[in-house]
Amino acid sequence: MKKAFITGINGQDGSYLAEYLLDLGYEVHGMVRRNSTAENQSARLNKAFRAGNLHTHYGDLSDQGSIERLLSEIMPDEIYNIAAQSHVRISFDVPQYTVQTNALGVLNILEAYKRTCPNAKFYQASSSEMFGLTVEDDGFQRETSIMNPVSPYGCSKVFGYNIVRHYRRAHGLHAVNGILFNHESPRRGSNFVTNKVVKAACSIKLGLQERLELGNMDSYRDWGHSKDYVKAMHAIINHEEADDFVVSTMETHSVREMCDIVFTHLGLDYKDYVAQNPKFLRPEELPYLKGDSTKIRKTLGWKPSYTFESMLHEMCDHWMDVLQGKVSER
Ligand code: NAP
Ligand code: G4F
Repeated sequence: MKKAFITGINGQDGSYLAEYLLDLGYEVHGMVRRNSTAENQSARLNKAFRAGNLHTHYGDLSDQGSIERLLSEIMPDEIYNIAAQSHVRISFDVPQYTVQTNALGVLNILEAYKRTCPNAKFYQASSSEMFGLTVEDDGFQRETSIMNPVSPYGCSKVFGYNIVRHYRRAHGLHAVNGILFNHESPRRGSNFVTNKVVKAACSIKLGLQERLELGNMDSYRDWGHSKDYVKAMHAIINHEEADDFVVSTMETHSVREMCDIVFTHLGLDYKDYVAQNPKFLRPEELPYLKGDSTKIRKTLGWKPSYTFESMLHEMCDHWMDVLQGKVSER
């Protein structure tokens, strides 16, 4: 039985990854942070706990000793470093904390990994935000595109990406990056734009809310589903050659188009309800993302199963159920 160690297991991706690995027969160990509301520490893990063979441990990416202790006790076969301060706009408010977690935190876990279990495989959650303003002539970003980040978050992720590649070359470690474009789900934090729009549109439909305020509605993102993307993480880490892969749908949509699909699905016109509030604009915006995932599709046979519409419809159905008290939020 293989053992996996997941940081950020209580996040959107960490929780779906845990369920996927448990289904594959793994023993799964996850690092959680202490929260003053104890229920929040494992809020997204109820389904994974029901699947059994899930073990959670306290730790923090900023505390190298805690990671080293856990890795030496567990001796995992696969390490997934999914934890991060993952909100781009908030990274402008807390840039130093973001860098401590997303950049130095990667160095902390790499050092612990090199010292305690160098024969394990290591996956780093890298991001399309690293590409920033770069768009190739054909309208895509891909593995070879220059990184030109436009946020403290993007800068921190470039460090994480590069230090993983350096440890791979310098120390012969099986350490890899997945460069994932935006991915969403019913478990997405509700201050990211898709879930913010879906939750508000459902509230408006049910008469619980009147208006929705957004920031830049003319930025474009390549949005996939987290459940599809955690399968890519497992395929990337298990490729025989340690390498880095872009994961994307190869489609792009504006925030405005996304609003249109969500409100129309609920029988509403978004133009009647959505307004811009400058408070949600960013000091520097990343205007356009579209990922070329040809490499992972050809090399590892991965492809997404959700369409943009089917993902948004699933999120709408989920929030309608939550707001009518039929299911819990997670
Ligand atoms: P998420 O829902 O925000 O989950 C992040 C997790 O990291 C949470 O469980 C959080 O703990 C944990 N965490 C934060 N700071 C930590 C620290 N200092 N020590 C230990 N754990 C910490 O994010 P996600 O959407 O699942 O994204 C997963 C990873 O992929 C992140 O690294 C993100 O930057 C990256 N990524 C995401 C996307 C996307 O579109 N979702 C795209 C590209 C890359 P709590 O549960 O206690 O808050
Ligand atoms: O949903 P978002 O906050 O996601 P963003 O900034 O693209 O970051 C996500 O994807 C990255 C991968 O590219 C990840 F690495 C990162 O961890 C995170 O998961 O914003 C998407 C777009 C932006 O252009 C933003 O300006 O939506 C625009 N937007 C417009 N109004 C808004 C809002 N974003 C948020 N969060 N809230 C708004 O009211």
